[in-house]
Amino acid sequence: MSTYAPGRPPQRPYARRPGRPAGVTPPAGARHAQEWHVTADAPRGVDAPPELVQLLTPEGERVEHPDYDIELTAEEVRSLYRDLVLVRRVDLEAVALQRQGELGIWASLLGQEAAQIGSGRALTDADMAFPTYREHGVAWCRDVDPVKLLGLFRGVSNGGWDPAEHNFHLYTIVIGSQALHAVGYAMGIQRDGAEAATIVYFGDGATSQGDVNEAFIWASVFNAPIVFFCQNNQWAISEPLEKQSKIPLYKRASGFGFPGIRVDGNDVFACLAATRRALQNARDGQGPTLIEAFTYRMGAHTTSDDPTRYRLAHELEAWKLKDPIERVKAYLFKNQLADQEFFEKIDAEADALGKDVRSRCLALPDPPPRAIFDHVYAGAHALLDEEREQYLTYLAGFER
Ligand SMILES: Cc1ncc(C[n+]2csc(CCOP(=O)(O)OP(=O)(O)O)c2C)c(N)n1
Ligand SMILES: [Mg+2]
Repeated sequence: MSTYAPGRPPQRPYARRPGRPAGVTPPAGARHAQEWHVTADAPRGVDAPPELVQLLTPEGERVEHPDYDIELTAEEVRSLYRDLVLVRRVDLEAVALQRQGELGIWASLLGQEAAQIGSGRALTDADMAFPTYREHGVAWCRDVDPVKLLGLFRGVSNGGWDPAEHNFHLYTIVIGSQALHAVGYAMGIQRDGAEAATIVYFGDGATSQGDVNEAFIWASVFNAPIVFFCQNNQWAISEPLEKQSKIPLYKRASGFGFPGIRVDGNDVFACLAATRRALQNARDGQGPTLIEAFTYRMGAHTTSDDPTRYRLAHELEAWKLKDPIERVKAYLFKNQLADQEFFEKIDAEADALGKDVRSRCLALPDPPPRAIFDHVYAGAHALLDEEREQYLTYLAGFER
């Protein structure tokens, strides 16, 4: 896991947030990236924000959308709220465990719960998901025991779960590579005639990778049943969004020949509605869709990172007001779909889950050192056998 950790904070302090791309004028009064970056392809100085599919405002007001409306029962909204809260609690517990030396590293999803729960709950059992290393909310929707995620970050497992059992692939650390795996998988189920779609998750930074762009091409020309779900959290470790693209990311799709949309990534209703639609289009033979879930990484890139070295505090403060959980809570309250007792019950459940995850994580057995060689290949492999022997001889050389 340590291969992708920055290891230690940058030695040179970062000056300020790097400059804006040439020709992009922040509209007067712009408070953060969302309000000015998106004008990059508009005429200079014109404040023309792209369409953002939003069904629930940060204040918890329901808004209409002509193409992406969704009917949800009170029970379904309460259930989404429960998902959001429990997933945040698991994440918080994992950060604490890392700080206490019980995990090697953790990549927090703080702030991205709605993007993950909304898209994750749009999947059917038959659909297949390919995650990065941060998709703890999607894992939750796929019924992967959170302790299995923690085992990977604790270094006691090389994977953690059976992808076929959950239709949820293993976490992928190599940025963007899962996009090609996913398109290959989608082309496979297309040939099988399956009634299913594939979804692949990646970040804003990953859109600069060759693998992701190649995946777009393959998916497009083969009309693969896939949804590209980009969580644009506006940072790739310390690289800001404006270093990845001069146009809004969802607009990239048109150059590859398939539709792209931008949704409010902190709005669980919008993420659910847009992903449901895109998955259905994929199943119906209409090919890929790129969904850009516009969100914000409220935490550090990983527990090895210190974002105060490269980003301004006010940015975080602005995004706290758009918290994905608070808006659902406000909606439930305002519309009297849940009472105080409900919220207390969910909080108690979250505490119990946190405790349970913690105790089971600490009880995870350490594997024998030789287990690192297991499951590299499906069968025996001569070179691996030789390396295992060498390693065991080396270990035997230590005094007990
Ligand atoms: C191919 C590759 N290059 C570089 C890295 C190091 N690395 C790990 S995470 C990361 C940034 C990814 O940013 P983004 O795609 O926006 O995802 P986020 O972590 O923000 O969710 C980088 C460069 C890597 N893991 N793999
Ligand atoms: Mg990112």
